[in-house]
Amino acid sequence: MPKILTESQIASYRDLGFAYPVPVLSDHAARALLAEIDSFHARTGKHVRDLRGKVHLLIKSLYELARSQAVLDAVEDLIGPDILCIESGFFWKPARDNGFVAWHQDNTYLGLEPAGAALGTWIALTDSKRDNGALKIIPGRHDRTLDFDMIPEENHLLRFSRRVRGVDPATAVCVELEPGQMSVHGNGVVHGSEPNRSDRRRVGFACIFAPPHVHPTKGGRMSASLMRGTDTHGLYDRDPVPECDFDPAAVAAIERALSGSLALYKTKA
Ligand SMILES: O=C(O)CCC(=O)C(=O)O
Repeated sequence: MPKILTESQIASYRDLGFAYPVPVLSDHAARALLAEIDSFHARTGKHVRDLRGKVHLLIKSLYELARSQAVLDAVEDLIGPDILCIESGFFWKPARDNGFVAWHQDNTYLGLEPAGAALGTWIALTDSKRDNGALKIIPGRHDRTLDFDMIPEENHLLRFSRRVRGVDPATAVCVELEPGQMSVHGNGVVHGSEPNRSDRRRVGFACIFAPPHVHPTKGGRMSASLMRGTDTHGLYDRDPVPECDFDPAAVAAIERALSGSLALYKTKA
């Protein structure tokens, strides 16, 4: 019996590689969290879009969101009760922003094995619609790495695009969400997004979750937060639980990750 997902969402994830919408925050709570992030920008002069890697370790409310019951119940319905969070970050598009994300598989950035066993969650803090650059997904499970080109592309939200070859955009599903709703996609599923052509911003908070048997293949140890259950395999160093925003132990863990396994996120900061 699933904890939060419907049977058809579970079938969609199994057969097509994604599921949505999953309500994880009320509209009010999503807007309040966004207001907190805005005040964080004003207070610190830092912008969360420049903090990819493990933002959930830096801002305590994001850690609480990533380990909230609704998020973890959905993840558990898909990958089981032992849950690690490996990375997180914002995909932030201001109004009329040219930022986009090329068609890619998350696993070409992460190098996890088996590729199809981990997943990404994407929580909308604003509405996310076709006109403001919603996530688009090519339906179909992809448990192997497809051919891609690694190229710097202007306005790409990540440092390099790892653009999958031969994608037919006409087959994409536009994952439209209201504030507080979440989508989930498999680590090998092809997805991307277009620029924001609207007068509204579009903000999503994304995390990568994996069961403990999924192992890193990119060399060196990775670290992860144990969010639920037991770390049955010990393949990851344990990230600290942040006590406060910018907890020094968490900052140190992120610096280690960015100088090793997550170096690709050392981007535009
Ligand atoms: O939000 C976007 O524009 C892209 C998101 C994405 O690539 C992801 O969550 O893996």
